[in-house]
Amino acid sequence: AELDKTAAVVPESTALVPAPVDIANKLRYLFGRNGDYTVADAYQGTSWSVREKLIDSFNKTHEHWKKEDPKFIYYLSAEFLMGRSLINTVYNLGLEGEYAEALNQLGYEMEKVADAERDAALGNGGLGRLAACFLDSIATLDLPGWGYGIRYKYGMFKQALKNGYQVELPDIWLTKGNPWELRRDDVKFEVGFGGRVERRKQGNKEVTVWTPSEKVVAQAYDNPIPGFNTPTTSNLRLWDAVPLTEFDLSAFNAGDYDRAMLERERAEGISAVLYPNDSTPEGKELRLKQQYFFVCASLQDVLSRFKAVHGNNFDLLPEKACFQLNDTHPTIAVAELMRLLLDVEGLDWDQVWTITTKCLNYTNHTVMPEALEKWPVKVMAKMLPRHMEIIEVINEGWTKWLGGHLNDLAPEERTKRIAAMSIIHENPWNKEEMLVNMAYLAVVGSSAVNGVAAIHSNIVKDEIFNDFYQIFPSKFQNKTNGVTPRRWLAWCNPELASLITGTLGTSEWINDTEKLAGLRAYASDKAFQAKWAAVKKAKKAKLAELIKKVHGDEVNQNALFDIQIKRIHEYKRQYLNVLSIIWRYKQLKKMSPEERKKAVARVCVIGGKAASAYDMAKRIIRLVTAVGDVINKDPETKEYLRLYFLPDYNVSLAETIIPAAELSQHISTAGTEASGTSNMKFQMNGCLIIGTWDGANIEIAEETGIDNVFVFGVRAEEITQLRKERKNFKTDPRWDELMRDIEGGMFGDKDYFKPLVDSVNNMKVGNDWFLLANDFASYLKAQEDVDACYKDQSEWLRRSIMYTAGSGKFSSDRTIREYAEDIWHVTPSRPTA
Ligand code: CJB
Repeated sequence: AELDKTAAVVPESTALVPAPVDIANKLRYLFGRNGDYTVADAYQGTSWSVREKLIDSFNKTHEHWKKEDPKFIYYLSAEFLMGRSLINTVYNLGLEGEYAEALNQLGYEMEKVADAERDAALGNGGLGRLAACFLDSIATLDLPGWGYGIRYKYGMFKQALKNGYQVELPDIWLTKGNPWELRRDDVKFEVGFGGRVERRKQGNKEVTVWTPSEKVVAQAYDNPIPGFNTPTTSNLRLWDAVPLTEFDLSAFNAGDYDRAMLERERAEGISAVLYPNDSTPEGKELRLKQQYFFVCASLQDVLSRFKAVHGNNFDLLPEKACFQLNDTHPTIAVAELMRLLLDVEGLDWDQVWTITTKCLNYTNHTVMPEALEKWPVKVMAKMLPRHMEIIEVINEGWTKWLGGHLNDLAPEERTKRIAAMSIIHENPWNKEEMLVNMAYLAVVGSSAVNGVAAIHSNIVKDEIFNDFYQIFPSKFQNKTNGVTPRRWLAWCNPELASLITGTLGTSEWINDTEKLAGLRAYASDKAFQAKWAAVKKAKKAKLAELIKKVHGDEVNQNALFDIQIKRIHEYKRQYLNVLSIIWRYKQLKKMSPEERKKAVARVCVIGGKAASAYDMAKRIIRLVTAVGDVINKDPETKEYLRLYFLPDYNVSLAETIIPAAELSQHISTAGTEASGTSNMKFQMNGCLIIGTWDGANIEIAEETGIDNVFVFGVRAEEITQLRKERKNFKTDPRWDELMRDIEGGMFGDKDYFKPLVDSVNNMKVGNDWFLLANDFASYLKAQEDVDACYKDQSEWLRRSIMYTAGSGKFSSDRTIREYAEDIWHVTPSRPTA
């Protein structure tokens, strides 16, 4: 019998149910709670209620896109560092009034309720957070686009301090359920590993058949991504690995419980943990498995949707889909797209190669040579035998083509150049081993290759991929990073946002940050400065509260709040920061109480995680806590100087710290930080920068006015030469004194700090690769300039306003528009509201 479909039509979501009732409903029917709610309950009820509005918007958007069939951009990334969702969703959907009011009626404050949410920390640092900002902009700009990644069961580890040392605890983030995701039980794909490859005759055609020895299922979870001020809600599809057969019953019946569980464990292991390495790959086989797992599922998913509409007309694929490879992590996509079109769809090599290279694009995020992933041929051949074959054929064609192209070179030079550009090459440290260079595969297999800030893109062209650049100059582009002004200004600093909106007479700057330039006219206006200062003061009070909560100390809220938060890495030079803090401390100690009163007081905060196996970074953390232990207790100086390490730095902590910061430090050795993105967040929040001429600092200084930024240190062009001259470098006497202090045990833990001292002391074992000693004197000078400027509060505030006013360029909306126009060729498609 025909079903009466109208009987099943759902009225427009919960729009008709008042929010407080809906929240109570959710608590009653999803959680069995009836009144007497905790804050955690309020969070659950609110988020499950908001989720329905989000899904309505998601469904509308996707119905619209299905009808329009526009070209899609798929952002393939092993990391998405989303942080919390409640505030972002409520504000992006324009529901803040309704839900703030609803929570008030129930006796809660939105801010406190939002605090009960755990961060989704499926990323390490800048690269993962950039992917999250990009999704926000893609949705806000109505671009048909999705993110694709892995639904790690355990995200970035939780960092705790034990006696001042970092300890890592698992991030068990899914235990209370996740209102921001939707499991798609109808979207699953098989992913295989290992096994053998055979040729078989099929009619008069020879076909290649890969029979994997291991198979798992990729299960889709959708995470709707609301745009702001638009009906568009896009999607982040994350894959969970599950066993092919839920449970091996025969083994279980035979009493072999262990074997029955084995398949489950093996499968679930693939999406179990995020590798906690930032900018340095671990080279573990499981990592390659993770990469192939999500790439394989994502490509199958896209192809299956394409086929449902366009059948086998694969030449049309590049007009309907393009993929951005977020660093080398998803580069196996080159071989996988080839395989799917060759072996599964039966197309010819040349046609497939054309389609593949048209669809793929690659972003490089770091110049650290050790970070360019290389997989041993042996590992790849065992885990992905068919892909290894395909890469070999790609490389044969590539090197042969190169041979012809480099015809003009002398034979010897030509052979050398081809070897240097080969996708498969010897391991320079172990001649026995051959490696697949994933970055070279990405460059050869993509239409466009880009760096993430102007200086970085030049290094990409002139150094790391120079051979390739000479051959394909037009392939190389720059796309300076950006951050979403929603999360990083409007939502995390509503006080500043409302001052800006009031002053500019419009809130349009939230989607058009160039309008922030209008603040320049007020930079020297004393009345406006006073309002600006009042906001900063309120935000500083919040951070002071947090410090009190974590460390139990009251801090001087009139002190300059000086912040360095980012992953701990030698190239980011937190160590240099600590040295200058020790120097400041020693100067304060020498002063008379009267002199001290004239000094600029500082509260210094350092935060960031060290990769669990990164020994030197962990020693740096301990140095911070050890120096803090001495300084923060010293009765003579503690009014004037504090140093706190804030543990477990993550997205939500950044949202509290950044609005409160007055000075932020971006002090990487010139030429080492590809871009940096927190520098942009600080800039938006009117925080002054002390920094090197590196990454996006340069463009930030250009936009803010270079005289408003405390720039110091050597330039990228000088680095190579300076490294050669390290042996003859004459260190500053103040530097020598500090080295003796640390070595002599001024902060205890002498032996533990010895490798740190050695690593930067030319006279000893190390060679100071990141040139801390070279930049030390100019850094101290820049710090003196900071103090002098802070004493003139009106000048300081003028600069602060100029930072926000100059931040227009660093909205990820600008970045995404550039990707869309220059690389993706996707255009907006907005559903009707
Ligand atoms: N980056 O966070 C990472 N992880 C990597 O493995 C490589 C690079 C960072 O990417 C950011 C986004 O492009 C950059 O701003 C940052 O400089 C870079 O270190």
